[in-house]
Amino acid sequence: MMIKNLFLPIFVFVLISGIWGISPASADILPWQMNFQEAVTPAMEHITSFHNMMLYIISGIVAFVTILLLYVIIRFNSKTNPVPSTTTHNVLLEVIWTVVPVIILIVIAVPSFKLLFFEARNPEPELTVKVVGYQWYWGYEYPENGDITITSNMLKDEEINPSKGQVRLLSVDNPMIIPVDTNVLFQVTASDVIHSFAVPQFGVKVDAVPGRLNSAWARVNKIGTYYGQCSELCGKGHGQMPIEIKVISKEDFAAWIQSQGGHLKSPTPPKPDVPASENNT
Ligand SMILES: [Cu+2]
Repeated sequence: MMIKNLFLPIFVFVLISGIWGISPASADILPWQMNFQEAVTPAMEHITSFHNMMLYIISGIVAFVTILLLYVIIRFNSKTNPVPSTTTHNVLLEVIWTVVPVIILIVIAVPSFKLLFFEARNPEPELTVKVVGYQWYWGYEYPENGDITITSNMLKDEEINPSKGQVRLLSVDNPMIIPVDTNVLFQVTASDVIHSFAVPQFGVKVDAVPGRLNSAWARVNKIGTYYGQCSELCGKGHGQMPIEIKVISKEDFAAWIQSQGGHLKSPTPPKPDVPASENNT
């Protein structure tokens, strides 16, 4: 009985919070959470604002079509309008209902393409992490930092320690470690079947394909722990190969790299002064 009484208020709350974009400020995954998780990269911030703009447009279209339908149902049913009009053409109306949708599509297309190019641009990387999908775990390699290699396996239920902030089905034994406010280039591939490297708060989702090197980038602006999951059905352990990324300060990252026996990336050597003509050979 209680649940039945609560259903309507909860339903209305969910509807309203969805429309007005009420979302928790914390990056934690919460019960009844609405909307995307908090964006921590420029790409995800753009995705979130594009999504919000789309929500306004589609809400407007749905409301407009619903009002039109209701008007037709009430005003032109066989009782209120027994003798139907025989009109078949209206040039002005036809021009309007062709041109207006075209304008709406252009309004959507322009920011959509901008966003696509923004996500694909891979700005000057300061750190490169090679991400390799295996059945069923992830491998992270730091080729420019002394070939540090991490194997990242999901923690079993009995290994989870909530006091350490570990989360069932998402925490791993060895998370990927990256520094905050740094352009990170992910080079993504797989060793057996197709996997997909996806981290919602970074706005990153890229297929890990054997024999192919795909790429994605992130510049995380907030220290914290972020989670993702393999997003391409890859076999029996597909649901047990989560992605955990710890974003730490640059100083902590330098210390971590050293503790792993690696070194920080040497600054890019200056380009040799070769005249353009000799480059063409
Ligand atoms: Cu997978």
